[in-house]
Amino acid sequence: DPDLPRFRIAEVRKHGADSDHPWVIYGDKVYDITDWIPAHPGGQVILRAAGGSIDPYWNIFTIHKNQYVYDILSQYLIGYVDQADLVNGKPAQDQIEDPFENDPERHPSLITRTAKPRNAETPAEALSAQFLTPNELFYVRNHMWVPTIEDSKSDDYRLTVELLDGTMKEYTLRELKTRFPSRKVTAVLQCSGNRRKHMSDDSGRQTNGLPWTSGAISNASWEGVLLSDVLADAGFDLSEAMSGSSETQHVQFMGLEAYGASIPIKKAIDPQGDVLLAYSMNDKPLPRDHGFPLRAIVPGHVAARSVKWLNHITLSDEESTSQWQRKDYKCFGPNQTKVDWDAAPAIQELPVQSAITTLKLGKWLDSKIEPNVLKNDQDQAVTSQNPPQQEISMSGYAFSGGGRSIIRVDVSLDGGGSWTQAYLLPDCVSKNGMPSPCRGHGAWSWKRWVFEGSVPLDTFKEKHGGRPDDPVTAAANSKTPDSGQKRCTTVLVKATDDAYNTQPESHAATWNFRGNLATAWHRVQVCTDC
Ligand code: MTE
Ligand code: MO
Repeated sequence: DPDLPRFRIAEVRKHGADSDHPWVIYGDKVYDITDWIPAHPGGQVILRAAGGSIDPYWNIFTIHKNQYVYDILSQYLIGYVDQADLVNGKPAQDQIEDPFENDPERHPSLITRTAKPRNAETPAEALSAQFLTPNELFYVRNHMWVPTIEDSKSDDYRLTVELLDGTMKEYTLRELKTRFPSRKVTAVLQCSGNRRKHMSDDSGRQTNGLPWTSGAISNASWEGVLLSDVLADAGFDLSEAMSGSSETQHVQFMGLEAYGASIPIKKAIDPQGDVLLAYSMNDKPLPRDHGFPLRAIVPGHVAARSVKWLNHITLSDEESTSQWQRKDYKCFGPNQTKVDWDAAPAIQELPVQSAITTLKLGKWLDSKIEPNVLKNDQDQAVTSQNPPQQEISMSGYAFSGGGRSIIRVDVSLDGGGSWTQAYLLPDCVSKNGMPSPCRGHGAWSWKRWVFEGSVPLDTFKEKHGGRPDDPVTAAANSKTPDSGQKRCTTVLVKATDDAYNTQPESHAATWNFRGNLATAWHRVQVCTDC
């Protein structure tokens, strides 16, 4: 409608989140979204765009790129951006807010997969170097921007708990900290996409999602209050739920930037489930990237359920309706590419996983590890030096979901022809009168493992394929020049948990188009010059 008024962008800016009539720009059109806010499925988050362009947000929330959303928006059209503020029919780039401009600084050693939103993996060497991943090297998985909460205001940060009957109770962070006993739990977070790149490279089939190698997993000590304590205080009947007769089936978590997910009530009320509302990570306040000032920690479950910047909990008879619950984090058969999302359950407990994170030809030289632990079983001890042997040393992690512990890590230096066992580091044992760093009722942390052994040199065969861009492979081979004669062997690792679940041999067998739960044997090719 050409008769509608033209607005300067400066005028639109006055209609920000705090105004009575918030406006947004979409393309070159101006909309008054006041009446849309109460009905907007993502809630108030739309106000984030108020006073400016909604385009960059819809590039993040791609769900909006839909005719029906445009149809809704068109009802609220009030005018156009003034020609004076347009370049090629659109507001000039420098007039459009960058949703990520307030994101925190990150450690330069993190391996960035996407910058906006920030997704970065822990460098391989850092994965097995320490039992607790330092905060600044903990992998980051953000779907959107990082919400900003001022340090000085964090104690007034509010969490709302809503019961099935609609009853709501609000807690400030200060109340959570003072009114409930605090708990510490040591737990891994692992993204469902960890090792996705291995899945697509090994199977030769593309997958959707970020191309993580082995670093979308980390381990930390979390401190917070028990979710079940807070639910009980809010009026939820725990004993009814324990008896299985509650209508409440799911606990939905919502983050400030509108990310949401849920867990079954069974996990939430399990006295040994250790689900936390956490405000501290490795004895420091949560870093902004990891959910400051409050996040859920759901040990043993896929990290997608550990909602960051947690501000609303809803008890419900159904799962969270978010795409991260109802879509995205599910697996299907290798042949299923057009799927009925509802036909598969959301990933909750994780399957068994392991990876090689450092690998070197020669002897392991880490003085921190007592030498006797490296003396492997007799197989190794009786290995003669004739035929000539090549020593190989490596380390890595193994982890299983649901609190199941890792009972064994098997390694092969000859592509799976023969196997031997890695040594599991005693990270969870109390030392020198100090309590064990592992807190909680399940095996929520990873097991780090080390291995030193040797294979006959003739195991190394003419080079065949491999994954030169895998960082572990690249590091293992950094000393061998790319040109010239090369002979290589494939080193593999697989782990077994206490339910005797183990990892599949090939990624092809568990390939799924979303590239979730890539847990096949980790293969690293290592080469010599001779
Ligand atoms: N919570 C919010 N609010 N927003 C998010 O984007 N990402 C989820 C989960 N919780 C996410 C979130 C996913 S998919 C993962 S893997 C973990 O957070 C990552 O946690 P981290 O960044 O602390 O490692
Ligand atoms: Mo994730």
